This record gives sequence, C-alpha cells and structure tokens, in this order.
Amino acid sequence: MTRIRICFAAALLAASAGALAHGPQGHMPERAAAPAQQKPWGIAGQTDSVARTVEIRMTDDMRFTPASVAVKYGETVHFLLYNDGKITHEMVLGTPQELRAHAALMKKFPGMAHDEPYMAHVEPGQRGEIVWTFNRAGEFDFACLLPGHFEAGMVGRIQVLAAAPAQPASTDSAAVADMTEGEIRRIDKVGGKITIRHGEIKHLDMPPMTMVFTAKDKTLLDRVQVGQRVRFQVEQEAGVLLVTAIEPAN
Ligand SMILES: [Cu+2]
Repeated sequence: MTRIRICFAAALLAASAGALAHGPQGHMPERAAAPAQQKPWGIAGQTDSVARTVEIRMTDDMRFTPASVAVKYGETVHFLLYNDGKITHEMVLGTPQELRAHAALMKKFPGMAHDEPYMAHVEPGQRGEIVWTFNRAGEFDFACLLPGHFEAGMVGRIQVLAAAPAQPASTDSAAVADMTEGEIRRIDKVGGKITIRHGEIKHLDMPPMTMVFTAKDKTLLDRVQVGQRVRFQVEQEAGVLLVTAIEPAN
C-alpha cells in the first residue's frame, strides 16, 4: 500500500520547487532535485558521508527501541528502521515543538501526505531509512506521528553533543560551561516559577527531565516565552533550584 501524505511544509516546498521546475500544479518535488534545506535539527545527509548506522525497531506497543540516541555534533547518521509490528509506523525527526505541532495537524487532517528527508514511513515487516546530518547541537526528538501513536508515547530522543569548546584557562568560563539547554513548558510570573524540559544539568549531576524551577529574579521570566528553547543557569540555594540566568537558545 502506498500512502502519500502532504503537510504544509511539504506543500510549501512543493509549491516553491514546482514554480521553478514544473509549474504550480502541486506534484511532489523530486528529493534529489531539491537542495537540502537546513532545519533546526540538522540537514539531509549524503550517503557517502555516513559515519554510523543506528538500527531502530518500531513495535505496535508504540515504542522505539532504542528510544534514545546520542550523536556527535556534525555526525551523519544512517538510521535503519525496522517495523516489527503489524501496523504501519514512521519515524520523523524534529524539534519537540515541531513534532507536537505536526502531530496535531495529522490528527486534524488524517489523510495528509508528507515526504521529507527527515522522515520514513515503514510498512509492517519492512524496513526504511533516513540519512541525516546533525549539524545543530541540542536535543531533538523522533516520533511516529500517525494519529494515536504519538499520543501513546511513540517518541524518542536524540541528543546532539556539541563539539567540546576550547577550554579557556580563566575561571570565568565556569558560568558559561554551566548553561543548560531546555525548552520552556510553563511560566508562572506571579509565583516566580518556570517549568523547563531540560537537558542534563552537569554540575548538579541531574539527568534530562521536566522540572519546575524558581526564578531568582522574577524579571528573568519577562524575557522568555512558553515553547521557546533556552539556555539557562541553575544554582542550588538551601535546597531550592534557582534559575539565575536565562536566554533564548538561538
Ligand atoms: Cu507508529
């Protein structure tokens, strides 16, 4: 069974590529013909620069195995996807926000078509692949956006480890090194609290999770918005985790 789904991004791409090459009638642009488009989570990779193959299995309990992959900054990864289930699954790479928005669209328009280099639909018993270059540091997700699957938790995580920065000898660098990446889930300006889904907080030895922090200064919360990716600094004072600095990540 061949299923073609179109999302707004693909439709826009098709429209712009189509205007140049094929006229405005929206058939899909050929992947090879379209220049690779930089995404916040990386760019389509070239097969000849693949550094590593990562096998991921997809199952009808709505899980990816493994559900967590660490890659190096700049690494081109060949994802080999096995659908071990009896229903179709897919793997779509993106930022958590993008995938959430996309899943919502899929729910609204269940028949929509979609074909981008950062996704693969895999029929039961078949395998698919994605070749992707992670040229942006940060934490990204991969998900099956088929209606119901995403909601059931068919989501995984990719951590792109930034290239180790040259360590200046100055002790001032400690503050910079202690910045943590995260995404804002909730802001409570009155209470001075901020909920952040954060990456590893190295100096506190805390793994990635979603947590409520107290703003050391409530005005810090005026500079950021829900959904935004941020870099922030956490300090522990009398058992309370305080956000002492925060800034948009890009
Ligand atoms: Cu699925």
